[in-house]
Formats: sequence, structure tokens, C-alpha cells
Amino acid sequence: MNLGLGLYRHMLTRENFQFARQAGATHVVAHLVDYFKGGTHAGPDDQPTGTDWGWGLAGDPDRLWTQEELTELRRNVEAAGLKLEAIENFDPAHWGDILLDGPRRARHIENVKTIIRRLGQAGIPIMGYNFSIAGVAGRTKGNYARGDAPSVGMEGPYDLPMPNGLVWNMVVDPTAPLRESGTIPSATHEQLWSRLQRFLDDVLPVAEEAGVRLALHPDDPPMPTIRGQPRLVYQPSLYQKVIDLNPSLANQFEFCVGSLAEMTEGNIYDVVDRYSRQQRLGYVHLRNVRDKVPHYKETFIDDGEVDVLRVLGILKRNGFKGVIIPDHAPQMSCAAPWHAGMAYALGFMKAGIMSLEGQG
Ligand SMILES: [Mn+2]
Repeated sequence: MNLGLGLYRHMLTRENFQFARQAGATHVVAHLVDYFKGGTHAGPDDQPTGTDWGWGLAGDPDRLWTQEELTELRRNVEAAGLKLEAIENFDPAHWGDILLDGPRRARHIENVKTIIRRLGQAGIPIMGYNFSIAGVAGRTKGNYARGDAPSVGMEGPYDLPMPNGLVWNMVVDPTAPLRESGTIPSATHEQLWSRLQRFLDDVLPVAEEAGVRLALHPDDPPMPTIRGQPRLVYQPSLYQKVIDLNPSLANQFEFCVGSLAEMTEGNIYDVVDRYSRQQRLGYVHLRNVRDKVPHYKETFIDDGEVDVLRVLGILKRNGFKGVIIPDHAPQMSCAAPWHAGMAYALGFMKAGIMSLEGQG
């Protein structure tokens, strides 16, 4: 098992690669979508939460990430003594109509195929994604964690309809909200599953050929609906449905222990055991949490309801050889709140992994 660090787009700097290495990480997971552009946030060095208008502006629909920039990123990561394990999340400007089954779907499928081929050519083995219409929305921020540390949680359901122009909690059409042009009709759960099925069938053969694995994050937050839109994996058993849709070994999980622990059903240790046994974990998001949706709160890694060391033990026992990254972490009171929170989580995880390595 390898320790990694996830870095947002604006954090992909030599200094942060060195920080990751110093904190014991050997791998990096990189976000290339800029979640913060034009949005309202407490600060750019924290996970995005945003407003009813989402996080911010999506990227340029006509400009995909190039093979050159992907290769350069991998080389920069390697120059700091690390490996680039995955890119996390597609830009809604590039694939939003796959989620909405909109008029540009065919073009967006070609976009995804192109991006996957470029990852393969650039030597990046995993593409993490979150197949969700409303995206990561409906979370609140507060001093929820130990010592009044700022973290994220939920204070109840969030079903305010999505305005036109918003997909995956980002603005893909900046003029649509200004026109007050109505809201996006709600899909059904069946429709969303069929959109995922079509997506996997279209894209997985290309991923196999490119040597890239697709890794699906469960819903965050894991509610049956957010903004009146259905969600896919909001209970642990629904993850099985994803594997059963398409048996390709490129069909994998961005296995988020925190999101799975927030779900109202299932025992987290059984869930970790069930899916790691099937060798479907592309990479792991690790964090801790208190309570369940719609009222959970994110905690420090040693302080929630999940015995994180037990989770690591199950992963080890089932032969997981991939990368584990801290997911979100509470902000710590100092000059570098995000970095301190990550260093704390990384140190805890490193100790957990080291103690297991000795057990063969
Ligand atoms: Mn996660």
C-alpha cells in the first residue's frame, strides 16, 4: 500500500510536491479542473463548498487537456521523487452532456475518449471520476471538528432545483443563470443508471486499449437525491451494481471510505472487505466522519466513528497494492491550515501503514 497526496489544480507546484514527499507520500493524485474560478469560497486552499450557483466556472469546452501538459505534469511530479497515480475528475465543460444526456453527448463522449488516450500516452494509469448530475453540493462548513477546527458536513437535505447552465455543481454556461431561464428537469434513478451504463460501454474499451483504469467515486454527499436530481452510489450495496454493469477490469472505484461511512446502510468494515476482495479499488480516499447523512460531519482522521487503522488492516489483508490518499481534512489553526491538516492525516496514515508492513 502506498501513501499519496491529492492536490488541487493551483497546488500543482514544486513546493507542494516537496511537501508531499516530506510528509512521507510517494504518489500524487492531481486535479486539473479549477473548482475555484469565479466562485465564492472561504479560501482557495480548502476543499470547495460554493453557493447555490455551484463552485465556480467550468473550463473551456473547446480546450481539452493536451498530452503535452499531462506529460509535463507527470515529469514535474517525478522530478520531485514522486509518481503521478491519477487525475481526479473530468471538467463538466468537457463531459456535462453525458451526465445530462444532452444534445452534445456524442461530442462529450469523444472528449472523454480523447482525454483517456492522452492519459495513457502520458503514462498516467488512473482517471478518477464522479458520475453525478448535481455533483458535490449541499454541504455546509462549520467548526465541526475537534478543537473547533473548520470542516465540512451536512445540516439537512438540499433539494433546491438546479438552474440551467449548472452541471456537476459548476457553471458550464455563464449566461444561462443570468437569463433566469429555468431549472434542469429532474432525471429518474433509472435514467441515470442507464446513462452510466452507456458511458461505461462507450468508454471502457478505449480505457483498456490505453492502459488506463476509470475509478468511480461514490456520491458525496451520499443522498438519494441532491437538488432534486437522482444519485447513483448512495448506499454501499449500489457500488456492486457498477461492477455488474460492465465486467471490464478498467471499471474500478475511487473508493471513498468517508462517503461510504456517511451512508445510512451497511457496516464500513464489511464494505471495505467486500470491495477490496474483488480487486476493484483504483485508489482510496481516506478520511473519518461522525454520524450519517443528512447530518454527518467530517472529523480528524483519528477522531470519527471509523477505526481507520482497522480499515487499513482489511485493505492490507485483501492485498490492496494501490495508493491511499487523505481525502478532505479539517483545517488546523496556524499559518498553513490546509497543509497542517494534510500533514496530520498523512502522518497518521503513514504510521498505520508502517505498522502493517511489519506483519508481512
Ligand atoms: Mn472522497
